[in-house]
Amino acid sequence: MKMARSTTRILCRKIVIMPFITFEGSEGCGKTTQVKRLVIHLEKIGVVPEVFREPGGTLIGEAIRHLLQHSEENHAMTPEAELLLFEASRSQLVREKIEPAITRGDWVICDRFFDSTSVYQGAARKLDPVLVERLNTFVAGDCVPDVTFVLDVDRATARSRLGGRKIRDRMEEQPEGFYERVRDAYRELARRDTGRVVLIDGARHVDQIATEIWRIVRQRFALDSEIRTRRSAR
Ligand code: T5A
Repeated sequence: MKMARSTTRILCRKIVIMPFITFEGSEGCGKTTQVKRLVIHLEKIGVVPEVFREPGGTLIGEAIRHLLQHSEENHAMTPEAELLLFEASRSQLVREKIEPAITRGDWVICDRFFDSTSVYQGAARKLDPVLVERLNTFVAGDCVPDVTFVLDVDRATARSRLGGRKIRDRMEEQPEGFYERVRDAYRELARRDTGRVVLIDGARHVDQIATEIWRIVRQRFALDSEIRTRRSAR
């Protein structure tokens, strides 16, 4: 199990943890929606986080994203090539964006991170899980999320949410068993790493989920006292 990384800096003579938060789950679970909701909550208290997505987030990463998801050539891609491309995109993102943001003392939110590789390439594609973990560690180094929200939804719910999309990516075209392996692996991850990974019932209303996530973020990063201090200073 990886140790959580937390950078700290001194703000107003108080030690404040600058969190690294990731969102995970199967396609259509509502991650991106919840990332946006969390950003809104944070901005209301004066925190402007750096937000990234995987694969992507850099020029090289976005080119890799296109290759992985929508290029004509990708139907012939081997699982091994796929694994290395996801790791290549992450390597670029970590060094070009995430590490500098953490060093500056910014909050960082990432829509997918190394858990996606453990789950999709390790558990669902059945590549050697030990090798996948070693590559994750090689690429992410000390950039381990402080908290990871896994949004859990069943396949029918996810499908109905993605139903309107005209362009489906390669993963969304996988057979039924693939979706179940992904979902099971995320649930297993949440059972194994209770300190970092929080399983969220993603089938509820957007507002309910956003409220729960905001409550957990406030608690984990002691934001309530920060909010009270700011209110009383107004
Ligand atoms: N991948 C990625 C790997 O295999 N290995 C890796 O290492 C990495 C990093 C990325 C793909 O790459 C794979 C996993 C993925 O297959 P992507 O295009 O980035 O693909 O897509 P996803 O990350 O899967 O994200 P999606 O956009 O498909 O889904 P989200 O972000 O889970 O869902 P969201 O928020 O966009 O919502 C989808 C729809 O549902 C609605 C939204 O309004 C939207 O219309 N919605 C809700 N509706 C009702 N109730 C709710 N609670 C709702 N929440 C959202």
